[in-house]
Amino acid sequence: MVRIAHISDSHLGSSLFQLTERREDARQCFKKAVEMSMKHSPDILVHTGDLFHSHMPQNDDMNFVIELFKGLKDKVHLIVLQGNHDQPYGYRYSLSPLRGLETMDLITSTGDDPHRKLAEVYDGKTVEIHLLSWMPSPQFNHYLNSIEPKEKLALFFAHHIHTPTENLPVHFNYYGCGHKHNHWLDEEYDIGRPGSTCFVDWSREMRGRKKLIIVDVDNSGNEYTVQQLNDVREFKFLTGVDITGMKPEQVNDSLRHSLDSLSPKKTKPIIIMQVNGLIDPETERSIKRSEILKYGEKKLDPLFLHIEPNWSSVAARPVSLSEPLDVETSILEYLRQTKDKQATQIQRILPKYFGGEIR
Ligand SMILES: [Mn+2]
Repeated sequence: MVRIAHISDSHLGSSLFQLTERREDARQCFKKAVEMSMKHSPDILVHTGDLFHSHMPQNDDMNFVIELFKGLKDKVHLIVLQGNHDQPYGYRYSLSPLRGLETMDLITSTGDDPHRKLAEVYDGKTVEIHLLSWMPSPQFNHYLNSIEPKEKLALFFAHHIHTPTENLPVHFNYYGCGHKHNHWLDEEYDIGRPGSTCFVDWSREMRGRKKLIIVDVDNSGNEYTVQQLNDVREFKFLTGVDITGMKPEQVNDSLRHSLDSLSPKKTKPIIIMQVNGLIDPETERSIKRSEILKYGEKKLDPLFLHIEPNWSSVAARPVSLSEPLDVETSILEYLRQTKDKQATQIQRILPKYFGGEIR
């Protein structure tokens, strides 16, 4: 039996909303994922790419990784793939920051190439392992369809597998991938994606989960254990806030009221309130965004409060006048449809100009 701990997409150096604190959060999330993995005593710890958010990581992030990986030496076989974020545009593998980590013998990766094949003995059995860094999809499909492992136990790790599960060749005991940041595991087809170790892009990740995947691979089949992997920062997503058809004051009250549903925390959470609905331009103009932010910040003391304006503003409708045109009727129709503030006043004096009496 070979035990694999599978994590992915740590994006060290990313900082949500450009918050400096999130750089440290990303490092701590990654460390937490590694520590949780090691508690399962895996033979292989595989990170399926995007370890760094940029192919030119900051020293702080690089040193953090080196320190952490030094502590894993001789304890686990550490595999890290090059993701699209770990290399400069143009699939230039030799320019990835992972190359230095390989030179230091801290990780196994794909070197200057997109693909690498390994054969390692675990528990007395040879395990054939194929590593595929980020590459163009035709090249990926070529590898996927041409590799035929010789060993009974074979593993396939790629940064991204875009092939539909039902089209995967049945040669491999486990297909591990990353790239997308939400957890997904198909035990029928033996393909797994842990999700990112921290929140990188909240709008894509808010409805998903991040999990550590532990797979015990043997000839008799795989056994899976998954473990929830929460971000070290608390996130509060306020969804379902709908302001359709509300008047200006109702909107402001409703947004404040939504914030009231949260309780203050010591942990300085990130609060994201997504506001949906259909409103008229006048209402939109009178939303007191900065006052609502101040209210929420005072009440909840978050690290960051974000109001996502996900509403639509209905543009003014064209005015339609009934035919045949008649000056008096047309003026009245125009006033009514544009909700003119002086409508009543004008309506009162209008008959005077058309031979009638003032009402
Ligand atoms: Mn990624």
